[in-house]
Amino acid sequence: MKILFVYPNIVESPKDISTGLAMIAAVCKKKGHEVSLIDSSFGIKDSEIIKKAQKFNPNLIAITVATNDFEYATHVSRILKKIVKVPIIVGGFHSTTNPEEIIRRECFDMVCIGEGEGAILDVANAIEKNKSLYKIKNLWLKKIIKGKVKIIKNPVRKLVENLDSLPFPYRELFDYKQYLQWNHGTATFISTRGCPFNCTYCINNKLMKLYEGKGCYVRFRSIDHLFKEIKEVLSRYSSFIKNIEFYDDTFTLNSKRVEEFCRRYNSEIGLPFNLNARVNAVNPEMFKLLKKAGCVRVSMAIECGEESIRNKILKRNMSDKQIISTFQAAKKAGLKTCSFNIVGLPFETKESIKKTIELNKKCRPDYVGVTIFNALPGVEIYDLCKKNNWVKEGYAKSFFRESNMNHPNFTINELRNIRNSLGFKIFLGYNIPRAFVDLIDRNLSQIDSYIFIRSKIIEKLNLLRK
Ligand code: B12
Repeated sequence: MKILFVYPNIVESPKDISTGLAMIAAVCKKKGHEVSLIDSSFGIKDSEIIKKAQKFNPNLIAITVATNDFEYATHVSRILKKIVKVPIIVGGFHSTTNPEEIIRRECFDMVCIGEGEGAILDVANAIEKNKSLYKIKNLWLKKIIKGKVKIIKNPVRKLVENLDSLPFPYRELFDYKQYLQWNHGTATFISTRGCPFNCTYCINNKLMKLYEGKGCYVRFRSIDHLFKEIKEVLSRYSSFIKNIEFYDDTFTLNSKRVEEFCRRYNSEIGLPFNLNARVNAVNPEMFKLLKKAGCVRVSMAIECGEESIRNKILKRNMSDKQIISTFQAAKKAGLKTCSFNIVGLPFETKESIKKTIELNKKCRPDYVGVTIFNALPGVEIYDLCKKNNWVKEGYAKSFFRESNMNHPNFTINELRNIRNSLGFKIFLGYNIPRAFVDLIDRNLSQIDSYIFIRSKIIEKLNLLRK
């Protein structure tokens, strides 16, 4: 059958494919279904959406939704509902954390909670064979009983146990070259599913509870499987790929696996790479191995300089001392570092922000990432924010500019200014030119067209450097 996927992405930066959609498209394709995509990442007019849907004439529409894209996803779904009379299934982050809100909207017929590979195949199979959809695991769907709409809520199935049994993400669903160009030649890969930590603001915390008793939550792909995927992508897009980034939440969870990865990476792949680690799930030995293997940058979240907020509210369980020594160890191994920070957290004051700046200065990161805190429904910290009446109606479109919080100590303008000057204040401590570049860049980043122009400038500079 024909499945039309939709990626209603409205975030101007960072932009990347949805690996989730690419995964479920891959299993559908493997089963012989025909797949196509409507992708809004680089802008799309409603008229183009209509034209594409009419031309493809699908039997099923499958949309992925992140919380910030929810309103636009609804808009697209309403358009599609009018022109092609086929079922619409929604999956992804917002579906998993907030299915109630999605299923209430008239334009969505089914919501997939959690992993979607099994569910999408069951749905396609049932539609094709004209069978009932009502017992499909992971699905919430509407059923009309005696003239009233009833929501059927099916349990989740077991987690995919062996990630190597899954096909590689179907990148060709997207205009992948355009993504590679936008990201200056960085191809991204994911080698694990799940993260064992309990950070209260992260989706993993929600997923771990959802999947209790449904199999081992943290799963690793074998290095063989991962390298096979990388080689396949390199063979297709070799002239577009300059480096690799691993999007795993915490790449360094399993030291034996990191060792095997590092031992083989240089000879089998050989491109510079970046990854995410975690201060209390990495060690100096690993940093040395990673450096030797060609790792350029390790990103680690600091989030907040106020220990009590970091450890009691966010449940990060890491001391200032641990954070500083881990950043120093990465530097000592010759790696560049990036710190992730959040501003506008519950109970934060101007003093806490100063502490975040001071802690970062001691870590001396080469890159500083800063987002404004948003209380995402469905994760643990949301309940605290709701209880305190801090949560506003609606969702922010970008976590760089907006928040769904009414913070008692900051206005949104203050938070925007804090976000835009945090890097400047940190770099001022040890890299003055970088501080000014950061200040200009972050302020200009508030303008959408600048992000596009910046991307083009970097592309030209990279060409000149070659
Ligand atoms: C890689 C990544 C990105 C990438 C790509 C995002 C993307 N759309 O895939 C980039 C860098 C672009 C990015 C950007 C942002 N990110 Co981000 N990112 C991640 C990360 C680390 C991994 C996601 C991933 O690829 N997982 C692997 C795939 C296989 O899993 P999956 O996408 O969940 O897909 C499975 C199921 O959800 C389901 N499924 C998915 N779609 C569909 C559709 C249908 C029809 C069906 C049936 C099933 C289905 O099946 C898939 C296979 O099992 C997650 C953290 C995490 N652990 O999930 C955060 C995460 C997704 N990011 C998050 C956020 C907040 C953002 C930003 C808003 C930040 C910002 N800049 O302001 C933006 C915008 C997000 C957007 N519009 O998608 C939040 C989202 C929370 C939420 N409730 O929406 C997460 C969950 C982190 C967190 N706080 O917990 N991110």
